[in-house]
Amino acid sequence: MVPTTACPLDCYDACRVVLDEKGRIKGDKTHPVTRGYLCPHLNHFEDQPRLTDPTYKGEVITMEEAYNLLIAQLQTTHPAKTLYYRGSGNVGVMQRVTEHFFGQFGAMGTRGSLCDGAGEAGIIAGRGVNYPLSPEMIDKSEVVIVWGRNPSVTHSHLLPILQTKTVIVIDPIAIPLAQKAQLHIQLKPHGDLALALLLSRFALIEGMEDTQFLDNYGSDYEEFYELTQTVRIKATLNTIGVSLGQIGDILALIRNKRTVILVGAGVQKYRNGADVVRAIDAFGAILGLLGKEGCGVSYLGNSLEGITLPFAACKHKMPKPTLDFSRFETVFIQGGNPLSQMPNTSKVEREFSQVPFKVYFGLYDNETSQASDLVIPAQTFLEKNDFRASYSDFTFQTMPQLRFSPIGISEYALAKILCDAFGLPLKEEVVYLDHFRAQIAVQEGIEYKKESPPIPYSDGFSTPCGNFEFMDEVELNVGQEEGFYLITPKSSHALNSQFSRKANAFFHPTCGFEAGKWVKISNKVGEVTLMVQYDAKIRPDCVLIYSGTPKINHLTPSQLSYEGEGAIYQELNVKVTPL
Ligand SMILES: Nc1nc2c(c(=O)[nH]1)N[C@H]1C(S)=C(S)[C@@H](COP(=O)(O)OP(=O)(O)OC[C@H]3O[C@@H](n4cnc5c(=O)[nH]c(N)nc54)[C@H](O)[C@@H]3O)O[C@H]1N2
Ligand SMILES: Nc1nc2c(c(=O)[nH]1)N[C@H]1C(S)=C(S)[C@@H](COP(=O)(O)OP(=O)(O)OC[C@H]3O[C@@H](n4cnc5c(=O)[nH]c(N)nc54)[C@H](O)[C@@H]3O)O[C@H]1N2
Ligand code: SF4
Ligand SMILES: [Mo]
Repeated sequence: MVPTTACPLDCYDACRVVLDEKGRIKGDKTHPVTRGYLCPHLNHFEDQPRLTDPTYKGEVITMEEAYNLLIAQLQTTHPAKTLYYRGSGNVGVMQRVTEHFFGQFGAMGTRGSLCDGAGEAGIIAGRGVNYPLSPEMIDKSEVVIVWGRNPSVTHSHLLPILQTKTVIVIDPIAIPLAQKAQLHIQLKPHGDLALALLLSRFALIEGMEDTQFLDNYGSDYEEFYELTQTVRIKATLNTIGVSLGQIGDILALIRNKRTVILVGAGVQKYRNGADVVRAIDAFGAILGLLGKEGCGVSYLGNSLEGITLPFAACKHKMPKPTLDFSRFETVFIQGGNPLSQMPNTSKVEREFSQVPFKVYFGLYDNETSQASDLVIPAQTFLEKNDFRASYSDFTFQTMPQLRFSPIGISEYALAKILCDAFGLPLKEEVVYLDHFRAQIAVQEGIEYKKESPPIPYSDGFSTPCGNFEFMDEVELNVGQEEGFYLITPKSSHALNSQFSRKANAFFHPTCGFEAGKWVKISNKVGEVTLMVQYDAKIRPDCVLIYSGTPKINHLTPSQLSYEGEGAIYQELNVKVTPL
């Protein structure tokens, strides 16, 4: 049998992977959704220069010396002055085994999110639990609204399914799907909350509501309707760059159709990100999309939903996006690159540099490894045992060790060394692997979570009252701001700060800056110098700078979303000056 595993990267697709007879990474052709196709990240995974040797203050040391230095440091640091920070470079569940050590040790952990936290808070407020819609369910729809998500870059295995659907795109950028879509609403960034409220209002005016669903599960929708009536129609539409005709077009395309709304991370990189996603969800609820076959609203789901974890967790946690590293004496960073990916890089750099002992445990050399004292190379997903779930379906795939490598250490092996040194309990690895394996049910050759709902929400909601809870107040700030709107989405060449990263800023050709020239981009948080590139698919009032672009987060504020403790990368506009 060909050995199979799954891609470990933080991506909607969760592709199944095989090693061919020469040991090369290939897609698994027998998988019904990922169908043997892998994206360039994994096709070129093994070309990436990886960290091979541990270092201490820039000098190569042995792995033994690295463990001893870490143990000695932890023995002299008060646990409360120790920070455990895990990024999402590898989304396998065994990544969490190191928290089993740090949690028992008494270290501070993190909560909240650099990623989807604001939007998830909006979903939880309405539904109680955050399930995605599987590709199979999306395939049963007739119309798909792609709202602040770019599947051509971030979820490419969905594209064949979308080919047969009526597609509506709501995005300030004419993303590849927008060019093929029946309708593209190229609204102003930040306009989604107003748009969702107006869509609900007009859906109710036109009698498109699902009265049976609302009677069963949405008793307070009338208050929500009143809320939508507080939005001034003409002025708001003008401000967000949408016409009344376009609202009518959206409603005409979805009337009496099985409709799916795919909501991405793009709509929620704002302080009110939870409200934005909750309002989009409420629009879906008015139409009765939740709990029906071939219908629904799907945000990035909680991949751990339905999985029990066997590990201890840190008892005390601080919000991740606004962490002040300088409060700690020892900081342990695993699988992340906060010096590039956290908001407000100059603050992060300053505070990080004040930490006496910084440990980086990862695969690649990057901003954070370079600023750390002790660097410990990790093993790749092919070299250790793991399992991965997905935030866009209900798979839970086995990732067995397929290779042995003399380089680096696995998360389990490092946790074992640390637990043994401090006399803390850790079971044999096989016990944890069996724990996860017991939560898998195989159907037609695919590994799924045992606890996955056939049709999410068909039995109602997990809110305290069991109903879908509509929002009853909202703060609409759709005023025009000075400068360019900053759009900072995902690049097809990078996985956040992993793989290829270029110092470019993309503008509409009418921007007035010369392509190929450097510009200073600044706001009250900081500044960055990037090279202008043209792209006619971008709104003239926006600048697009991909996630992972070196220094991009010098422009993003160290603040939390109002709900969900999420990062808010797109809250502030920027000024551009030619150099
Ligand atoms: N190739 C690749 N794939 C990835 C990643 C990667 O770095 N590279 N990262 C992974 C991770 S960590 C995540 S969280 C997912 C996220 O993947 P997605 O959910 O697709 O999120 P983004 O790419 O951040 O943004 C999606 C879209 O939102 C649009 N957008 C920006 N602002 C607004 C707005 O105000 N309103 C509306 N309506 N749209 C807006 C952007 O133009 C963009 O097209 O992707 C994962 N997949
Ligand atoms: N401006 C802007 N900033 C953003 C975003 C944005 O859209 N725009 N997106 C945000 C989002 S959605 C996310 S999820 C975060 C992601 O931010 P991070 O979680 O910091 O992720 P990466 O930058 O991809 O860094 C991952 C690191 O993990 C390490 N790694 C990979 N595999 C393994 C492994 O198996 N073991 C160990 N120990 N290490 C490993 C690699 O060395 C790699 O450098 O960035 C956020 N920051
Ligand atoms: S990054 Fe995503 S698309 Fe690429 S191989 Fe991994 S799961 Fe598949
Ligand atoms: Mo993310």
